[in-house]
Amino acid sequence: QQTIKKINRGLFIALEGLDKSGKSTQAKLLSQKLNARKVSFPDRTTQLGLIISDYLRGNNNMSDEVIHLLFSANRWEQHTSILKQLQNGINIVSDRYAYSGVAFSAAKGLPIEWCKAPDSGLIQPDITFYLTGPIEQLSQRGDYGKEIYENSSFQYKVGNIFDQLALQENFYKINALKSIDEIQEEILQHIQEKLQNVNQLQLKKL
Ligand code: T5A
Ligand code: NA
Repeated sequence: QQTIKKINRGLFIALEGLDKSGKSTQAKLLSQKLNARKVSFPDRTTQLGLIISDYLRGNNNMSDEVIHLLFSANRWEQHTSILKQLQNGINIVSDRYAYSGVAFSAAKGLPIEWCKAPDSGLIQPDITFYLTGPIEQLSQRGDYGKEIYENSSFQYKVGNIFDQLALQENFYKINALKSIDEIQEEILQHIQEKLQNVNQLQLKKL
């Protein structure tokens, strides 16, 4: 287990990126190293999460606006719990978060500002890692193609929006084609550097 520098509360780290870029793999390792709670979005364990999961498997059709709002509501379901844990000094690692919501819905043509609105007020991650790489290679990874967003032309559009958000929101970009260990090392290194000159971190909202 890694010792990270103590701040006045828990650290909130988000992993974002293209499908099959390795977010879940890294989130699991990182939460063990930082003794952090792991949360995942969509959280498929709630009633809303089950509806979202059905949608992703192509089993129920709804408008782009409606599914967007459900993804956001599914984050709001965890908001109080995340906030309390951070205030109690517990680190949180989130496997996807609000930026996935924006990237996937904006890639369908919904306006970016409209997409951001329902997540406004959620706790903002302290550090967001963005895992990305060539879609031709990521699409070779296990299980790719099972869910409705896993097709190359759509992933390409999602990548373009993520690239835009990465610049605006100062994401730390990671080459998803590196090995699992190399990526984990890079993530830990960046967290250490980021905390080096910080003693207090304010909780910010999206
Ligand atoms: N979505 C999500 C929205 O539209 N709006 C929203 O608000 C949110 C939150 C499901 C979909 O929902 C969309 C985005 C998605 O299309 P999900 O549940 O996160 O989101 O999807 P999953 O299928 O669970 O996750 P991904 O497909 O994105 O995969 P991961 O987590 O990026 O990748 P992971 O770690 O599972 O690894 C995939 C495979 O690659 C291998 C792994 O062993 C695994 O086989 N792998 C590597 N291989 C080589 N090198 C590496 N460095 C590797 N790392 C992992
Ligand atoms: Na995942």
